[in-house]
Amino acid sequence: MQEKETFYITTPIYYPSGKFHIGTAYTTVIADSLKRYKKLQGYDAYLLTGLDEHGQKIETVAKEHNMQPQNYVDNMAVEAKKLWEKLNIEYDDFIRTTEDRHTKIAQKIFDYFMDTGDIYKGEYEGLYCTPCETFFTETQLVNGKCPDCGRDVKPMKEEAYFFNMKKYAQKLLEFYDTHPDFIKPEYRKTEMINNFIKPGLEDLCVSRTSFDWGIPVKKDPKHVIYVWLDALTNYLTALGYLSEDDHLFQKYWPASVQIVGKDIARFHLIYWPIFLIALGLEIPKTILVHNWIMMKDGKMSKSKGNIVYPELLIDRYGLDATKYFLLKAVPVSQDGVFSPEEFVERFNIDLCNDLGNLVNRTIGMINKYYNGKVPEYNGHQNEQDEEIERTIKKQKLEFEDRMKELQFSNALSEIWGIITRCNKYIDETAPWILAKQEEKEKLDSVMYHLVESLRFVAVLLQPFMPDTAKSIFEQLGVENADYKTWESIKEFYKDLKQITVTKTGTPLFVRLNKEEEIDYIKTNMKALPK
Ligand code: ME8
Repeated sequence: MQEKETFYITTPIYYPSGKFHIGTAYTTVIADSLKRYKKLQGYDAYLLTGLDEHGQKIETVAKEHNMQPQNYVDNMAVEAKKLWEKLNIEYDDFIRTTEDRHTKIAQKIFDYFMDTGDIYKGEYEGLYCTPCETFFTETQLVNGKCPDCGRDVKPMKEEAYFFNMKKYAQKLLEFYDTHPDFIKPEYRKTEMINNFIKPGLEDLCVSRTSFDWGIPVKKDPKHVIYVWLDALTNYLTALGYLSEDDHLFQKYWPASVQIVGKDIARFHLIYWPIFLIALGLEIPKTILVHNWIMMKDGKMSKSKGNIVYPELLIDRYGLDATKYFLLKAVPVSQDGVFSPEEFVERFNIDLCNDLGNLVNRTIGMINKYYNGKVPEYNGHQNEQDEEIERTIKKQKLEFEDRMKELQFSNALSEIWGIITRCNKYIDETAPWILAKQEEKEKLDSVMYHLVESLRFVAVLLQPFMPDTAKSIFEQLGVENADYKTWESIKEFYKDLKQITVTKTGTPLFVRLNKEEEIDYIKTNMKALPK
């Protein structure tokens, strides 16, 4: 049997500094959808996620909880895994940077850089942002505050190791030039070049002595490895790079798509490829930088009391509705906004009116006119029959293009394009009139085309809303796994004889009372974490 092509996807490893809200969950939700999509297309897709457990920030949070950092992160790892389970994230590995398999190799990598001279000893004096674990120069500050998080910075001075970034700046630019797919969306590349590389890339301080919670530098243990160098190497150590068993590394490296939020673009688009060049390794094919989910009044924050946790939405509205909103709300290259009004509206319009109604109407009519048996294909009997086939095939190709660009929100819009077209097809062909006038051939054709179009929709929905897709297949009576594959939507299947739809359809989504639900979300999003 021919080996499947591999596709390695990573999320950032999260700081376990608090409960994850819908914004943080977003990165992992899109990563999961991408994995399921590539699997559907026949790839051997592998998804890595995990936790970034070292650094001063974690040390401080653990202290606030009166806990040892290790105990604190152990608890948080359990919580993180629970959330990913609740979100049905199909990850293949969950790496924690306090694990031996990671710390040993991170040390080896640091040693290697010391041996090659890429890391050298110096003294650091600068302005430090503790939450971001980053030094800044005066000119990098925005209004005197951290350019990444907007918080206060404080002057600090310490003996430290540095990574010679300057040496690699030109090589990085050449890499950008020759690999147009490396950065998505493209405007992030211009941002990196203009804001960081052209003004002159500074060497990066890669060790700390002011606190202990980190991986000690093997050859100089009073230093701990800077949390970003430690963290970035997780993408390699999780695959067993430089370890006895490195078969996963041999199989999956270089990564196909690494997904990161806009706040950590610089680390992944500049430092990360430079580390890889210095290690003599291949650079990932694509790094996708997504924008953020914002609230109407700006960022989600405890002090504003405007945090929305995924559990709130999943428990009340279901997993697929929650995922649909997240995937749809952020068009990747722009920030998206969460508002209770918008959530309820999308639920009622996109999920109930558009998708839910299409399924109900189709199932209802097949039962009413055909006692559940789907009629056979009999060519194009109505003027709209050929058009709907053509439109759906075209939208499917457009969907594929959007997914190639990793534009999840736009890809969903293409699926909804099919749904809208199908609802319009019902209105235009008016099957109830065809039934009354006993235009059997025409009615056969409409119902066949509807069921087949809905099967296309369900196949395409699988990576994003697996439970909904499953329910549509069940209601349509599609049991054969061959009718759920990517291959199966190359063409309209002519033979749907084996399909008998269910007698009574189950509504996929039940319409929400707008005022009540807006109120419910508003009340609950004020709650602070337990
Ligand atoms: O950055 N909307 O971890 P993290 C969308 N440990 N995405 C958001 C968001 C929002 N409102 N808020 C946060 C770290 N994110 C590092 C990564 S990787 C080697 C180390 C995203 O827990 C954020 O952009 O602070 C990032 O992609 C992810 O949540 C985890 O952030």
